[in-house]
Amino acid sequence: MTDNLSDQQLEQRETEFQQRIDAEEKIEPKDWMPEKYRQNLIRQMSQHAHSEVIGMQPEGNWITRAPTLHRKAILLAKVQDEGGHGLYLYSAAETLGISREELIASLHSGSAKYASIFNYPTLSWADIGAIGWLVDGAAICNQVSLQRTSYGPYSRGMVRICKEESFHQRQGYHIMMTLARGSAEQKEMAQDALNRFWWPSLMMFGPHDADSVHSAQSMKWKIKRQSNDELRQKFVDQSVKQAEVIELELPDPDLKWNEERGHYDFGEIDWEEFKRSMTGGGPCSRQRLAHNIQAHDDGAWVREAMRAYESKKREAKDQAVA
Ligand code: BYC
Repeated sequence: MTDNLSDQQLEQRETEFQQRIDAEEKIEPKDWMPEKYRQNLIRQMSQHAHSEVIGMQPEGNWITRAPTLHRKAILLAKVQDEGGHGLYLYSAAETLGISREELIASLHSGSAKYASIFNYPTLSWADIGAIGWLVDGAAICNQVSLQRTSYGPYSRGMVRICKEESFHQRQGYHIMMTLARGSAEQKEMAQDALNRFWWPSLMMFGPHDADSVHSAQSMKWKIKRQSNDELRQKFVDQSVKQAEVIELELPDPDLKWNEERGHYDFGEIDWEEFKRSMTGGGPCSRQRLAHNIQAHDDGAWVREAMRAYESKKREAKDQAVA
């Protein structure tokens, strides 16, 4: 798109593009955009899509063992929703001129990331509660902010996804509330799940702002509307109150209300663990990717059948025209 532009023309286009962003205009697929804007969006949106799809696995693990038919029906619907979110996001990323095959290939080769939280195992039913409450809760903080992202298809996708995520968050919190108000063993199970999922949930917001590679440019282009640390703080503040209501304890001895800041102070994340989990060294990293590759391979016949059907339809149409 920028091939035939002189340096001066390119500079002019970039200035006009930034003016549109500053004026809160949405950028649409056929609009001119800097190549780096396009690439950065493909990176973030595809990683977001991969997270939704890989994120089906930890919860999918409990569908056959949900404690009641009612909980099973809810969990089935939730996991299916996550798959749907992945599909909206892949489609939105495709509007940037990249194919679904290329996006999936990047996930399978390990060159594209997905949220590190999904590399942790789900050891008990309470983990399903913790994921809904904390993981979907953290995702909502982030995605509510992304509803105002500058790229139209991403922004519209987020509006729809947020509606579904808020139901996911409530069902998870309800599981935790039920367990916390149950027997001593059930309460212990809920506390144990909270202990294991709290810190990985805080990692979902990414590195500190000062260490974030993409934030400065993404904020300037309004791809991101709030910084990693700002959103993490919002999540901590809301979670403290929610934990109090169900009488569970957030596993952080440094958690303390700071009157001056008007926010809770909290302890430092184990960034080594974050990096390990993000780069394939999490407890379930290999399993998650291997399962996704297997599912993709198992679905090859469906893709083949769809291609054959499309080509037959085209042939029939061509014959009708001739
Ligand atoms: N995990 O410069 P930074 C869900 C990477 S799923 C792994 O701050 P950015 C759900 C980052 O990609 C919803 N990697 O990056 C589904 C970058 O690496 P690359 C998930 C992470 O993009 C099922 C590097 O670290 N939500 O709701 O400015 C069941 C430097 O970071 C992580 C989204 O995906 C991480 N946690 O900011 C239940 C939200 N954090 O690309 C629930 C969309 C950072 O240079 N994404 N990295 O190789 C975003 O908002 C932003 O991409 C992030 C990171 C805030 C995550």
